[in-house]
Amino acid sequence: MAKAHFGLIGLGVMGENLVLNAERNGFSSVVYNRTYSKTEHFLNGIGEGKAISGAIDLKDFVNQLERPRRILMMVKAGSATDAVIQQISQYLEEDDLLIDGGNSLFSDTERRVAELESKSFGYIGMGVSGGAKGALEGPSMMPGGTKSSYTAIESLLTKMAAQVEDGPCVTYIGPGGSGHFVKTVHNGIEYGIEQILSESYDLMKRVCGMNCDQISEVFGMWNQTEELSSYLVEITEKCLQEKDPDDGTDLVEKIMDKAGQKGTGLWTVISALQLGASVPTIYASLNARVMSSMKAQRENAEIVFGPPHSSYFDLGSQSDGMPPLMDAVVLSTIASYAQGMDLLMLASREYNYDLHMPSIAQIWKGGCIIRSTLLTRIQEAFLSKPDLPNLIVDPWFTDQIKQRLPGLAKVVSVSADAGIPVPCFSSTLDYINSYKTARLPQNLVQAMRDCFGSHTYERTDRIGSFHTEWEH
Ligand code: NBP
Repeated sequence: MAKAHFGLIGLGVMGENLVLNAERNGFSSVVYNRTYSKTEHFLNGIGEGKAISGAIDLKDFVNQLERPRRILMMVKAGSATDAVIQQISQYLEEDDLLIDGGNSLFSDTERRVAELESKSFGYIGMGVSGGAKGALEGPSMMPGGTKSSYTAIESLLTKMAAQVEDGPCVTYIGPGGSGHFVKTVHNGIEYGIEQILSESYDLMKRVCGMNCDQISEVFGMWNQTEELSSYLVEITEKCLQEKDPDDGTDLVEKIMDKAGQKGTGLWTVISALQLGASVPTIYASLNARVMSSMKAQRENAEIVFGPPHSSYFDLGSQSDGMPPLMDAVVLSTIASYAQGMDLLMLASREYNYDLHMPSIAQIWKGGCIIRSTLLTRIQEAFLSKPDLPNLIVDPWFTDQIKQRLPGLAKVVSVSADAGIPVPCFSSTLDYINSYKTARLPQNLVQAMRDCFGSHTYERTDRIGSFHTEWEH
């Protein structure tokens, strides 16, 4: 029997769809899953009639693959990934290539690349974005590892990836754990945008008294604009239209207001703090999820403090797309991307990833959850100035900020008056206002630190390190 071109381990929702994608693109495949009944279910269901066979165990799996083997693991990050690597390693031979497509912590990938490559196996840590539909139809993929390992799977990945006008949504990211680092930051940006859109829904509902259908129409209008046309705005429009089949009321209003965070958002913020990147909009979105999970405490506190006073505030007319609110959404979305890109640039320098920012923007333009028309502007900004210190000083983005800052400020002020939390909007306002302020009040922080701890300070008018006896 002819050997298969491609092997897939882990028949979760992503694995199932990725192997169907590979097969559709001409790569006969073999699949292995820990629980064999799931393999049978797949082969007798959506995998039926395809050039996909099943393996009962890992020995059988590797025997069914042509050499050098190309194997994609789609299992949970952490110990599950280590367990699979450990189990399969005994069967691998020189030049075989393992690809981890899960959401692994980039430092775990660094370790695995070093370990596996020391045994003459190839190892790629690859971020995959697009959910189930993207995995099937064409995801955005972020592979990192040695260049030669990437070259060995380039033709497979370029066929499987989403395609946009300037190419497939996959490229070699860089060495070691760089692919997983880029995917982590992608998810951090995703956290930010999801929270931003949720804040705008909350304001339209509670400050403007709009119902889900009316709010959905605004998202529909925003999705027609260059600044906001994106997958996340598109699905927000759809989510708000969905009705509960039981009683025909808005389904969104029946969903528990608790959001989980599985790791990548947290890792984005931890990495930012470690590398000294300022990511307040992304951090605010993570914290909003943490706060949302404290449901019982929030319910109790609302009894103690009373509900926010309901007031009507004008956030622009619905038929005009609520201009100030759109300003807030556009600038906060820009801030999420700017902060994520800033973090990537710092990581690139610190970890020698040599990331190519225009290419990262390009592979996010299709297939992935944060795909948007703004990414074309981001790509152009980094192409025209490779050493751009921050997206918001690119002329197109600067112009957006100048035009839209009063709208964002109005939205934050209205929200404060109404007692409605808008953590991403207010963090963005502070981020932009801080970034464009030449002199911040940290001179006083430095004075206090020198006063109580003799930490010394620099002066604006003289070179050197200074100490003062402040308490006399
Ligand atoms: P799940 O993580 O839900 O399922 C993983 C599959 O791996 C299961 O079928 C499980 O088998 C199998 N598995 C094997 Br093989 N060995 C395992 C072990 N030692 N421990 C645990 N499970 C083992 O799948 P998923 O949602 O497709 O996600 C796969 C990876 O892709 C994750 O890292 C995820 O974070 C990442 N990811 C997910 C998405 C998404 O939208 N879901 C998007 C992008 C990336 P079993 O049948 O025996 O339990």
